[in-house]
Amino acid sequence: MTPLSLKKRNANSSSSGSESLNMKQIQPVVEGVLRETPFIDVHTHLFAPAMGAIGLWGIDELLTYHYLEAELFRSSRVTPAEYRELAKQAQADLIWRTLFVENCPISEATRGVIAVLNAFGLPTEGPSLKKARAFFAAQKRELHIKKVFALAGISEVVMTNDPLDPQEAPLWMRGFQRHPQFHAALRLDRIINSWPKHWNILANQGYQVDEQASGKTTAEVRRFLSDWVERMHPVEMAVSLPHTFQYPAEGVCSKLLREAVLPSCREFHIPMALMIGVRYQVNPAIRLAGDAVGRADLRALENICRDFPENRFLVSVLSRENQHELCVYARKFGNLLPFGCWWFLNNPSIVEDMTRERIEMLGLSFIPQHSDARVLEQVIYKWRNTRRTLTSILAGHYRVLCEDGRSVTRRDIQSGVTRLFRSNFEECTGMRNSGLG
Ligand code: FIX
Ligand code: ZN
Repeated sequence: MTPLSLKKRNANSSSSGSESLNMKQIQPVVEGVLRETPFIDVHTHLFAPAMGAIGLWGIDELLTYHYLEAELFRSSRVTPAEYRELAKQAQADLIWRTLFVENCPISEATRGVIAVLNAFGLPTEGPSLKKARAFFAAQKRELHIKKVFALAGISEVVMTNDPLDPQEAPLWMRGFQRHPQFHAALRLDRIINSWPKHWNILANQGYQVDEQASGKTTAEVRRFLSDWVERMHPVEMAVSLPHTFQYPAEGVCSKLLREAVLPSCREFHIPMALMIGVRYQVNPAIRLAGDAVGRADLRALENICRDFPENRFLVSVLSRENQHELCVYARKFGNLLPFGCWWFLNNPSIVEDMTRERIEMLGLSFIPQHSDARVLEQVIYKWRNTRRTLTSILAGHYRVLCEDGRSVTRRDIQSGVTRLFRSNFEECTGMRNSGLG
């Protein structure tokens, strides 16, 4: 594009963000737009303030995060059993001493805690956690949530809500003050993955179900799901699936998906989130930290997207080896929306790879990231890292577009970022139309 026409275009469009940017301007504009656009965090394990103690926050929870427990057992002779014996604060002290004092906190997860402490102007080194504990103890939850969301640059989060969780379910049964920035997700792992162990919970609640999922079971599971949709108003239904997941297959899992869950998603016009590729509990001794990853056969996904064209699927796959296939399948099925660099993939070097490939193959039709935060303040570093990684990637793609002969404007960048981190999810869930958000 000739300088002249650029100058003419700039003259009459500077204020509206529609002026063409030169190569040097692109990266700072991308950085600014990423910083100023509040993201929707589409998958977390955070809970609305009125749900009380099941919502984790503060320094002791940050330090005893299962990512750090896994790293503790690599740098300390303490056994998982001995660690479990300790009180929460003692566990946190041990992890701080081992990973932050005796060793340099250079890993992704340890660096995250440093970034949170720094964000609140708290000491990031030295043996004592006294100041940090006093600081967090002094915070009022609602105000603290506001501050944390502002620091993280997010407007709202999607929770993970398990209707069979013995701690959480009674809260929903009793009812509590919903919070506009905490959306519900009806999580169905216990029903879909381990029905034989959990069917009787539904039976005890009066649903006519049985272990073989025969007779009225699928209709009753649909009734159960309707009751919970009524209770939670979820933006999606969700499940994590093992790397061995097959569809179609003999057995209860396929049957419940086909005859209860997916029809229910269609009935309530909400998507199904499939998170595929976990090798559950390869080391049960370290509990939540004991899950691993396995390469999945994504033909299951191919079959589901093809067989249920009316359903929308939010999909995240855990294995690095499955990422390319996921991109290819997303090009084949418009009802498949890839999201996030999940769990063991949430490391800048891998996020970079995955995001570049996704932009090259899918343009802006995916959701780059979610935090998977289990502790409130984690959103601060997880989204800071994402913005840091995405800035150079997005700027690089816009610069190449410019080199190829199409001018790029601030408005282009704004609409791109908004689509990646807001409207793809809003449209897929219909959350703005159904008054859910
Ligand atoms: O299944 C999931 O939602 C996973 O994200 C979690 O189970 C996992 O423990 C986790 O925290 C990953 O970051
Ligand atoms: Zn999760």
